[in-house]
Amino acid sequence: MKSISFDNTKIADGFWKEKQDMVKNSTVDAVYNRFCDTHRFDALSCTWKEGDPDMPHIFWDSDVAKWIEGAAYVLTEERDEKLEAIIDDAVDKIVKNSDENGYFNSHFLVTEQDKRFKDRNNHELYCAGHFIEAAIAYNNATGKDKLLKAMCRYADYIYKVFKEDNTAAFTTPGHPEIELALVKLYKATGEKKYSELSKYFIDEHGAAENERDSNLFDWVNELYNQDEMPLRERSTAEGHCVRALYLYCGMADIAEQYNDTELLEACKRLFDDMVNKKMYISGGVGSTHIGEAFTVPYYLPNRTAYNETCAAIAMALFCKRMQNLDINSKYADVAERAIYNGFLSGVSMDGKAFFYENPLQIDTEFNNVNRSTKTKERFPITQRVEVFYCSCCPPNVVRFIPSIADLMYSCDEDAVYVHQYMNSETEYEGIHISQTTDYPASGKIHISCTAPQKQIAVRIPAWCENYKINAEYEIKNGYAYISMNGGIDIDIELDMPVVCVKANSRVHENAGRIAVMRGPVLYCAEGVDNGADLPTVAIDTSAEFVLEACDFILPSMTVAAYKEKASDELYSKAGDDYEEFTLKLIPYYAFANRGETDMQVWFLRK
Ligand code: FUB
Ligand code: ZN
Repeated sequence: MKSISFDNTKIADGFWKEKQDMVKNSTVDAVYNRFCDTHRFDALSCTWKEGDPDMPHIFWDSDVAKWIEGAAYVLTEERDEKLEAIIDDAVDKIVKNSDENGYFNSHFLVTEQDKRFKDRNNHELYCAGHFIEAAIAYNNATGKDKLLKAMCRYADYIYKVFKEDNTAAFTTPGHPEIELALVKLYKATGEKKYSELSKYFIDEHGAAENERDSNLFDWVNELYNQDEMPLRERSTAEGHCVRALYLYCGMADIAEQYNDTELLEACKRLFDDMVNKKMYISGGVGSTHIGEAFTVPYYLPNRTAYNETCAAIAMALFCKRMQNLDINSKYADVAERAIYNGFLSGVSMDGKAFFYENPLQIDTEFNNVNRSTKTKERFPITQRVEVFYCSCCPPNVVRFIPSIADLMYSCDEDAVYVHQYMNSETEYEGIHISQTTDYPASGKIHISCTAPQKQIAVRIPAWCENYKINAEYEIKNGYAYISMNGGIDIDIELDMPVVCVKANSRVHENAGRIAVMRGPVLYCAEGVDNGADLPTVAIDTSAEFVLEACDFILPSMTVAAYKEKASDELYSKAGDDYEEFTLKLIPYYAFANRGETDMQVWFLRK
């Protein structure tokens, strides 16, 4: 099955249009300006020398590359001379400073030249992968192929060093990413060696004995880098989440390219392990900051949840691939969970500030545990910032939102698949699809489709218990299949009541607690609306939730709830200790937009 690329779809209005406008009008510039302040763009000039301040970091290039890719996607929507001039300037520097082999890395070109391709944790292949994606995006958006040609040269060199001559000191990337980029490069150029190189990295990853014990820091071990076994043998998601998920994307791409069912089966096992045992209700993954990693099944602490924004993006990218390889709505369900919650919380409502970590609880008063010593308990920051020292997430937001429609559709000879609902128009190889909807404000969707395919298959989200479709349909694997004869007009109505959701009983952190969702959207309570001691708030699951318009695009809601009465006694006899109050909930993605305040997702069940 083929994915219909985002550039065939115009998001016309509604939720994602607002977010795309935010990126175009605010985020692209905001991230660029912070990257200029922090010398990431200067580094491309490769003029840094010993003794100068601001030595280019080994993976600054990946930040710049993701920004270029995102800016190119913005240009796809609408050309913008000023933005194009910034990209052209960066491209000129990359091309000019690439060495005689095509190698480019703004750190290793100016310092530690003898360390090139010597340490797999040095991110050279990761940066190369992001440059490749940027080059393809820029070529597609503008027809300018200078960067693409440069990256093809670089990829040819990587092929020679890693696959032909074996002259690198390692076999596979410590930080995967290039695997998925090489498959994209193959699709963009038709040059088979790029997918062969990707396959080589996938086949060798975890197979090379000498890569099994990398031990840079205590947490950089074989789990962290996905090294403990060949990838096709894997059943559990381990280690650094972003590395893992980019690698799973590469595995899925190779499974598709080579019709490799063994690899596909591994992808399915990994997906199921993640989403059934290790994923937060927000669609985020990473239960610990130590190694930015997966931990053990059902260990999902809320206050210290890591849930890197990049990991939520990578999760959606993996789902996008899997929905084409294994027809089952569970992939688009998880993508939807991630995009509306654990991904979107990573960016402020004004599009200028970012979270790297996306916790599910903030208790500001207790974030200073061990005030009397220099070392204290570590909790995620409580306010978004404009740039990080390790600033991988902000440019990932820049590239993900403009290309979000990549998640929407795929097709094969028989059917057109509708995975996500967004108000939009799509034209692709004789297929025209128009969606009119205010989803996820409501579950009402009108789809008008003309296509040579005989069927249209629309996803019925797992959260939806009741729905109406004004046509005959047959449900298979979570999709409603509807016959078309050249085209069809359908109205879908997905009931979207407020629902209280519980976690598996093995998630001890959430024992006796419920979270509130409406459709795909998770809700939270903030201290600024509800006062202190949010962990004591109890909700009756049969209570009536009242929706209200709010500043955060989707509605907020109120519900009669209970909170423990404040007391001066540290311990006292338990009795009638709860008082009723009106709890206000806002969409989780909008938390921390009104100053530092407490936040809670899981509430006691009254
Ligand atoms: O290592 C580069 C980036 O920094 C990763 O993708 C993120 O998870 C963070 O570790
Ligand atoms: Zn990140």
